[in-house]
Amino acid sequence: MLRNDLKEKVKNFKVEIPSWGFSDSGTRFKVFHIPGAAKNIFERIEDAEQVEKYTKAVSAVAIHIPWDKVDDWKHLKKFAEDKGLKIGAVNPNLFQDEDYKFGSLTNLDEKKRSKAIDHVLECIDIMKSVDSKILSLWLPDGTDYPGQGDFAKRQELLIDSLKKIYSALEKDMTLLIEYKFFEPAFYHTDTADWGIAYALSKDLGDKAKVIIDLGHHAQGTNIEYIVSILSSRGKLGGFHFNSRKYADDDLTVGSVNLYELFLIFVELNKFFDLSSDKKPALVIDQSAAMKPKVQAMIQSVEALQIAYLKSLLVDVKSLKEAQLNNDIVMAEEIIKDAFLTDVRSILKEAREEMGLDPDALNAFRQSDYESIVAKKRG
Ligand code: PSV
Ligand code: MN
Repeated sequence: MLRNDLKEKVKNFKVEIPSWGFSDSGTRFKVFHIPGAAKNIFERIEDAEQVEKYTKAVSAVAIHIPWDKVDDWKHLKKFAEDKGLKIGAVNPNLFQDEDYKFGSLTNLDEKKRSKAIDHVLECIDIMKSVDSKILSLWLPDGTDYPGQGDFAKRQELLIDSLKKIYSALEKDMTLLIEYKFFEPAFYHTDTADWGIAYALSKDLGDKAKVIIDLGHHAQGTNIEYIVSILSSRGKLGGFHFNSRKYADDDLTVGSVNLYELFLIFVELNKFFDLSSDKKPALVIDQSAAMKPKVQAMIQSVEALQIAYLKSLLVDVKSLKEAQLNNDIVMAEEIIKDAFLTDVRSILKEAREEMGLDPDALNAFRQSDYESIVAKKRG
């Protein structure tokens, strides 16, 4: 692809950033305070505006309910729009209410199950108010010990609950089902992997798809292969991008697994034009507990832009030829050649052409935003 075409592609490549990525977070051992970390959705949107200001790569801000709950959704929508931002995916929270101790959408207690369903329905109402088209559902339900639950019964309850949720979706809304193999449950999880999420989305219908979180697989799982399988079956709905070394570490994108990230984009390009609107939801889901939040988000956006640019460099024609000839060595060299190409100057030029500082991270670091919010927010 020519340099100018690459620049156009990356200029039109947009990702969604998570409101929750701007607030204090941590592990089960400790939540450390980052000076100036956002404390409510308005401050989170102010931070998101900074990421957009320096990258022009933000399509929307994903929200999490009730963390981001406000009284006046229209006001929030306007607040975001005034900053050039949209509200993106709405994420229900089925993991922090006492009533969900033994399950939410799979709880044996009808009342508690209904409460969970109602919460998700409330999220669909919020989507209508903020004009969001994506309901992004992660289900923590599972069990800790053999014998604790009946797998099949729980699946039955889950499908039943999901059907109620699905029927409340409007025509142009999508339900994304997120899987994760363990945590908080340690013995079994009701939506443990892409196979279960795929089956559920098939049972529900066209408006249901699967979302892949890069931290939600066992070590060694070939995620790019999952990307291909789901895409070819029309069921890849989106991503939660982050990075990990061990489990669901929620580190900044590309920090540990750059080659994997690149290979995921190579697969995506076979099915989608990621510089267009017709693509899976590309959302960052990180917590970056130890890093200054806005800087961490700019790093992640940039990692995605770089992985995307590199993936566009794969010589598809030669690769096909090598595959036809069973020339494994050449096939691999073609892939590696793209990965090892330094594309940073292309991104810099693209930024300059968009009227931005070519070095987004440094430009933000030179600004006084962090010290201002540290004083203002306490
Ligand atoms: C669960 O680990 C998850 O990936 C889900 O997407 C949640 O919504 C998010 O993390 C909460 O941070
Ligand atoms: Mn996630």
